[in-house]
Amino acid sequence: MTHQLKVIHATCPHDCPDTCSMQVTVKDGKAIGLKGNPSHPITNGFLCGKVSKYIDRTYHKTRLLHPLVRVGRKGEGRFEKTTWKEAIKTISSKLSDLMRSKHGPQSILPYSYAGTMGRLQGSSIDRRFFHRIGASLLERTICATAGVAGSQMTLGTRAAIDPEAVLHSKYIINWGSNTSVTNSHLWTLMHRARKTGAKIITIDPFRSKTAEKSDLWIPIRPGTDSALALGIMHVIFRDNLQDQDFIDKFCLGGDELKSRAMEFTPEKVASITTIESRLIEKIAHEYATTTPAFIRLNYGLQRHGGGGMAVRVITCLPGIIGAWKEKGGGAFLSTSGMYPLKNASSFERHDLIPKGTRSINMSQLADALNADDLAPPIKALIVYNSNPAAVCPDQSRVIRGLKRDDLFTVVLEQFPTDTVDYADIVLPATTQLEHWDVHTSYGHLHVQINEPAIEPLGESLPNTEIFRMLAREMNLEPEIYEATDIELIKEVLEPSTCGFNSASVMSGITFENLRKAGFLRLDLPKDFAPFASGKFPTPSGKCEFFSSSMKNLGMDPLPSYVPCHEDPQSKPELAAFYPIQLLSPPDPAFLNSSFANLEWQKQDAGRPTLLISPKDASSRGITEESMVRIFNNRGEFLAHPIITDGVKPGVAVAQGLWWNKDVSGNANANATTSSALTDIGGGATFFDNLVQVEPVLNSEIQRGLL
Ligand SMILES: Nc1nc2c(c(=O)[nH]1)N[C@H]1C(S)=C(S)[C@@H](COP(=O)(O)OP(=O)(O)OC[C@H]3O[C@@H](n4cnc5c(=O)[nH]c(N)nc54)[C@H](O)[C@@H]3O)O[C@H]1N2
Ligand SMILES: Nc1nc2c(c(=O)[nH]1)N[C@H]1C(S)=C(S)[C@@H](COP(=O)(O)OP(=O)(O)OC[C@H]3O[C@@H](n4cnc5c(=O)[nH]c(N)nc54)[C@H](O)[C@@H]3O)O[C@H]1N2
Ligand code: SF4
Ligand SMILES: [Mo]
Repeated sequence: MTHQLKVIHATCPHDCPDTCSMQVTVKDGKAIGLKGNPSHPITNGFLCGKVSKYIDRTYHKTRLLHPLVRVGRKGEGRFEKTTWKEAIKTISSKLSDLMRSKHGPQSILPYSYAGTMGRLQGSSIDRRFFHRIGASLLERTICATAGVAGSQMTLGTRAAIDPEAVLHSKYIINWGSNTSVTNSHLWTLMHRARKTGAKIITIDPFRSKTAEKSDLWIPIRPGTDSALALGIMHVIFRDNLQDQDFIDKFCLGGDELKSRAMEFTPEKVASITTIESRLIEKIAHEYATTTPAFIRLNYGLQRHGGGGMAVRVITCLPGIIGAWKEKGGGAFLSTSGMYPLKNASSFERHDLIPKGTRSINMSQLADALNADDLAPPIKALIVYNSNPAAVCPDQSRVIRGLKRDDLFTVVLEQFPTDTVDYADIVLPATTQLEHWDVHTSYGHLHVQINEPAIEPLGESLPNTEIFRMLAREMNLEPEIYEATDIELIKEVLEPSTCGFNSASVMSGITFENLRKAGFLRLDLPKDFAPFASGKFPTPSGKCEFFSSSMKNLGMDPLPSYVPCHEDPQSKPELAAFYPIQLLSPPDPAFLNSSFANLEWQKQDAGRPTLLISPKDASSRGITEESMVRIFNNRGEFLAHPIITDGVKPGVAVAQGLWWNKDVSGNANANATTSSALTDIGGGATFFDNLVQVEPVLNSEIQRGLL
């Protein structure tokens, strides 16, 4: 018997800047091999540990393979099989009833994020469907909007250079970026640059894997990065190390910025950031005199009340020293603004949104589900590509909301997540091996295809198909849903002028060519340096140290320091109860809450831990034998302490995101995080979180309370 063997091009769908290009080997309809595409310059033949076992994830015994209807109480996770026909009919009639009711269509809320980054399964028919029925809009703020807004104010777009150019860099700063974990392929390039003489420093309150592997770790106090950046500027201007020519030609507000920076003496900055002033002097000198200098700033940095401002201030630095001119100089937050794809407003049919439709900020789901005064209240929640019960701030209130008997919840999922447990109806979704998609990247400059390798398992279906079925059942116009997945890919690839670059950089990037090659690079020069000769897409066309847009928002038009909402220095009364600044960045073995259900990844992660300084541990009687309770007025979770000098006194780190139902106490770090928003961009403030920590009594464990 001859076996059918084929290799197809795929793309890692996860929310990760590397957007790896993958090759899947399929034998007789079964995926049997998966590897990183060796010819892709960033993927370079390797996938991270999580995704190299993606085939096992797809065929995992806990995959959701049938539509389910709830039989237990909300939260119990007890379901019974139903048919697609029944499930779609029930959802459609429930939504139609709500649309006709006094609450109207805005009582329906879609809730999705980047469980898949694919354009089709992430934001295509789903958006058309919700826009057409007039559902509330969702502001997708849970990750990046503060940083994007901050960078936009200074540069007019997201800070970016061709990440491949980092090979030329000689001074590399990982600023609030755990690059070796969260952007591992860029780390490989940094490492290569180091072999040719680059120095790597990492600014992070926590000695992350990246900090550990860097030449220098700068343990900054959380939420004080803009003060540090202003201190660096102070030294640069004071010692006349700035690139005055670049400032004069391409920047706006150089003199005003200089006067502002003069207020931030190294001594003052040292007292805010807890970084010694001699270290501030040293970084400033090295940064200004080693070329090319490159800053990888990432999203961890901006999950604070002043997070938008922090990114705005840091993105001023390359302009001050003229780093944008050099190959491998500048700063990099995200390349996602580089793609002139068909613009979202026509692809997602923003024209269908009824005038005056409200927006709900996804980071405030806790508030939206519990508010007495929200008119109309949220009566139906359709969740896909996200696991809000685990990832959303202020978890206890999110869960209280999800438990509401008058809330109709539908969850499209691959696995029985914490959120699934609260669903009225669960719809089984395909994984990346089973559906079509097309991807851009936020960590390089390629467009990539994802071809289905295998048939959908069980009765699972792609998100696109599920929303098609709903649209059809609800008798919406065929134009909403009739495009096939392949037609959608072709449509999204139609070049437009909405991106930072002109449509011509998309030349040759077609469905057919992508199918052949797997990935294609935007037609941009090697080591693309977008701001080498100014051309910032700001209102003034310059790098805006002075920003009228900030002023119009009622904010300081100049770079400044905006403290955390929960800052021990500015909120001593709160810190008297909750003295520890808690960070809860991802565990390397998980991707947000994805992969946290897989036994081999859980083994990698170990168990929920809390990194705490020797001083904070001993003053609380905490030993590594005890368990600790981490709490504030929002909630609590439990962890096993690790006593380490990898965090300073006053700071603790709980790496996540565990599934609540898998851990003692049934809650992860988001039981303590707050739904307050960032200064600009309406972003989540996960790392702006004051807590107290105490040992858990053995008697409590023995009594089975935990
Ligand atoms: N393995 C893995 N990779 C991932 C993810 C994952 O969950 N797992 N998530 C993906 C997603 S969705 C995203 S958004 C990116 C995020 O990528 P990163 O931004 O690199 O992610 P984080 O680890 O959240 O934050 C980076 C570092 O910022 C530090 N930090 C926290 N507060 C501050 C601060 O005030 N100042 C400074 N200087 N540093 C601070 C944290 O301690 C952390 O080590 O990673 C993506 N890649
Ligand atoms: N405390 C704390 N909280 C955080 C963070 C943190 O650092 N600390 N990080 C925040 C960040 S940066 C982010 S981006 C968010 C991420 O939060 P989410 O976007 O919720 O990400 P995941 O936890 O990965 O959950 C994605 C879910 O989508 C599902 N999924 C994947 N592909 C598909 C598909 O094709 N169809 C359907 N229907 N489902 C699919 C996966 O199975 C998974 O359960 O979490 C945030 N929460
Ligand atoms: S999660 Fe990131 S590093 Fe891992 S395979 Fe996907 S894109 Fe690559
Ligand atoms: Mo994210």
